[in-house]
Amino acid sequence: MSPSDIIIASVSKNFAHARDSGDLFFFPSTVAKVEELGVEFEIRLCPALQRKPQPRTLDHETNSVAKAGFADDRERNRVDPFTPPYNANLHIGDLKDEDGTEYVVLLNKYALVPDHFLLITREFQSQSSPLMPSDLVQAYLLLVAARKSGKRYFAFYNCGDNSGASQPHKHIQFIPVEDDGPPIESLARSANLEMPDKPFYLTRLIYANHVARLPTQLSSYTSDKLEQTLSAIFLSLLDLVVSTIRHDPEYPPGRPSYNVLLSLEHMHLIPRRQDTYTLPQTGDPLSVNALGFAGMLLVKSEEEMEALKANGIGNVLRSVGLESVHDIQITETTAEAE
Ligand code: B4P
Repeated sequence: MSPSDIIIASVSKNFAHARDSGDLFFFPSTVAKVEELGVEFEIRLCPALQRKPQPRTLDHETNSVAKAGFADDRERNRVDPFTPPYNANLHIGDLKDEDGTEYVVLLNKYALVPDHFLLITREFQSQSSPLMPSDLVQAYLLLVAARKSGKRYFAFYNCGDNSGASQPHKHIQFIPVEDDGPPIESLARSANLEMPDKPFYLTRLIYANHVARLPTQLSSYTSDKLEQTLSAIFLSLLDLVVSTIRHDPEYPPGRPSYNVLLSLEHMHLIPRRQDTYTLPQTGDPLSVNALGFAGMLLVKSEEEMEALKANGIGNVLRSVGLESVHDIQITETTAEAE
């Protein structure tokens, strides 16, 4: 068994143990389905989350306590839950990439779905930094290991201050799904591609999105070829994200924010303008992370649920995302090629 296989095989047992021992909080929730834009969106209602402790604000670049100005190691370790020592019941394994990068795998301490876990860089890296080749390979290998064991997961990464992330230490999250991928995957799967090795976008969606179909034999590639392929795909999508952002004169200053979704079939990058959407009916900020763009939204009250439905999920995602400039990008690419 590979290290990823061993981790995947232990997730469920460790999850139950961590929950029983009180080290992991499991918040009950219910799911409503709403059909919009050709996607069967899931809205998860979890009133108990209102009682979840709020993380202290951290600077995503330096991992220091924002504003407070005391960033010594003790304080940093106390605030960053992803530095050692790890809670033994949450820490389910370690991984090391061929390039030497080390990772720890922790169960999500505040889970809404069972078996939600995180792949974390052992050394602090910023959550505003792009995924590195080793990050992509280790994430993909965990998905492959899950599939081999008969489970279906997808991975997501909230990159940057406006992406829905609350922890500044680099972490990719893994969440199990009942169907064959998150709701957005059915739209990606149904796209008929003339050039399957080129990025495309989901035309039904009313916000900028950049998607690539992964080669069907990817899981049997040599490790070098796997790394090169995943990195090239990620970089081609990231170029498009940056290009989309450059076409928006009102994009907030600073590093780009975006969400990444990774399944065994597709990689999606969605540029982000803002972290939250203020629901006009309640005045409350609705936080949207990568899961929202996977088709899985989260609300903490019935009022938020009704307000989200009334505003339209597509409109909410469009507000926290960007306008698609795909047509301009195609024209620019064609002009460059001539
Ligand atoms: P981030 O990338 O920083 O942000 P996030 O997933 O949006 O979670 P956030 O912390 O903002 O939680 P929220 O109330 O919105 O991820 C940090 C991750 O680390 C989170 O998974 C967090 O729980 C976890 N974490 C924090 N401290 C930890 C510790 N000491 N040890 C281990 N893990 C730790 O949402 C609450 C939860 O619901 C999050 O896990 C979120 O990912 C999940 N969620 C959101 N939408 C969902 C949906 N539609 N369906 C199912 N789950 C959903």
